[in-house]
Amino acid sequence: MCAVNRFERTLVTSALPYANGYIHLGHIAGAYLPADIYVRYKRLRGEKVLYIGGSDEHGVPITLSALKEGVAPRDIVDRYHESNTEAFARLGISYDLYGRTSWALHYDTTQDFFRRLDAGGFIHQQEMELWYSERSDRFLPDRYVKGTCPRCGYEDANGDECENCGAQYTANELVEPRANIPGDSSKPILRKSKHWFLDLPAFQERLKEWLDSHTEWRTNVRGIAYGWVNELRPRCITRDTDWGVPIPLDEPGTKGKRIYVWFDAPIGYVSNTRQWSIDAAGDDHLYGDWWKDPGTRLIHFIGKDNVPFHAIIFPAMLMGQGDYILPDNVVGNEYLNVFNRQTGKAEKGSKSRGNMISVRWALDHFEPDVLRYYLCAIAPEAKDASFDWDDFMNRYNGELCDVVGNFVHRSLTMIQKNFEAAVPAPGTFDAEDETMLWIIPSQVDAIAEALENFRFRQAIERFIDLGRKANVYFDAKQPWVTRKTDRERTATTLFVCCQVVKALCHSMAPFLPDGARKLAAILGLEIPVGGPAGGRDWWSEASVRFEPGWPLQSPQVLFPKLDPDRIAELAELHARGEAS
Ligand code: B3M
Ligand code: ZN
Repeated sequence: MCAVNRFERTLVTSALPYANGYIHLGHIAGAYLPADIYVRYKRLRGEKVLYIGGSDEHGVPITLSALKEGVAPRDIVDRYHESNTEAFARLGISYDLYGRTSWALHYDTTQDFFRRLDAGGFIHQQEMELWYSERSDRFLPDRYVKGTCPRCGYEDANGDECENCGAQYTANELVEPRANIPGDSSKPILRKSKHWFLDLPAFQERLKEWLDSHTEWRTNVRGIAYGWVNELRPRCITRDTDWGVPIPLDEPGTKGKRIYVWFDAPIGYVSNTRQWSIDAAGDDHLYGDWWKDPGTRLIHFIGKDNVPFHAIIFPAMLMGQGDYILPDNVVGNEYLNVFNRQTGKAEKGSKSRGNMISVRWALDHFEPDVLRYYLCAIAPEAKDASFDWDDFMNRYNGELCDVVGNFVHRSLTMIQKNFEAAVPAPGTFDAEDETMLWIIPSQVDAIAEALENFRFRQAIERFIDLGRKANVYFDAKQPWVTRKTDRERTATTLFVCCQVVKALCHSMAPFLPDGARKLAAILGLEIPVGGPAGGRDWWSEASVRFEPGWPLQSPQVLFPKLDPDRIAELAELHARGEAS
């Protein structure tokens, strides 16, 4: 059996995607599907779990999109917030609340953080020299300025980091700077501006101690976090922009400035939990249990580019704010690339290449379970993975359909035809029956063990493996032969098969909620797929046996196969950039 969770409740978050584009499969594989599988599993165990997410509605990505389209930032965030909310829901990403960082409650919570950190002496003011466009009469924060990388000479480097060599630098180090605004690529000048800084070095010792106490985190996450913790510098947490949370200080110099998006975005986890509490209880008293009680286990699911913010900067903010718990784990995934058939190579998903597959496009062509299966099977946990159309079809057809779907179908069809659609009464078990009956709980435990340790890829492999072992058993027992000669043997075999089908039904629920729902209906089980289990441990009931005589409904195909011609057509559309 798995280790017992020493916490009373689990608060799970997924990174808040910027509301300036349609979420794509790379996002899902990184931060959303693993979190969803985890919370569905926890709910099934009857544990208290809350899953919070939302749109990140501030920052340069949004204001730049608005400028490009000639609309207001509000139009951009409304459009993508609505679309992404719907895409997540269709895919079965089961948030308890999917909020917005443009909510007044979020402004309030962010300003409270700022004030508390300021009162604690962790925020100070400093004058800086920043790039300023005289043509547009404005400062050029972050991606509003481009130029040549001071380290590698790449000519299209961003204001503060280079995509080519990964270097981070201050904007005034940029060589040959130019404004990066639609209609303005003028040469900027340096101009003075006052900004506010978070004193990260003040948290160094506590951060180190805390990181040292989490040896169980993934190596990639720990590596990045330790890289940062030894190099902490005060970090600018305001920007010259009019889109964002206002600086809550009654001081000169705050005009035309807002709190930096990376300060307010993670606070979205807190404010969205407050909103959830208000929706659930009429006021925000419940959120305190989730954020202030050390009995809560806080887990962040993110892509690896977000590690420094979740493993260093936000924890420092939480330490300085003082009221809140710290994350117990930061589950950071590598990237999901896209396999390019023309070049035969995997490439990074990028807007400009148009090679990304949006969730809304994918869901127009595939059932959620199909996508969920593949994205979990290739999850980029320890290294990058890539989406490849042939691999997608082969793995779904060859594993989920041929192994699990097929086993369930042939077992239930035989029972339907030969045993009046009810679980047959077994005779005496032989060694093979005993072994198969023993495999069920041990395999279900193995899946749970992988899930508890955030190894989602291994978990789904173990789930398929249960199906594989069951097929080997079925083939060895040959019920289609014995049915003509030995009714009792056949009944025993199919009794055992029923127990496997039941375990498959329970254990597929976190990964494949639609399949689990369909199968539960056939089996007459009321598994709360996705919903709260009210304290009952439905997961461990996977191994509680069906009684003989239990009625079963007519089987139906749980996982219809993908058609190669159709896949070829869709791959072609994708290659033409029509999937984003
Ligand atoms: N919006 C960056 C991203 O989408 C950012 C995450 C915020 S999580 C608090 O990768
Ligand atoms: Zn560079």
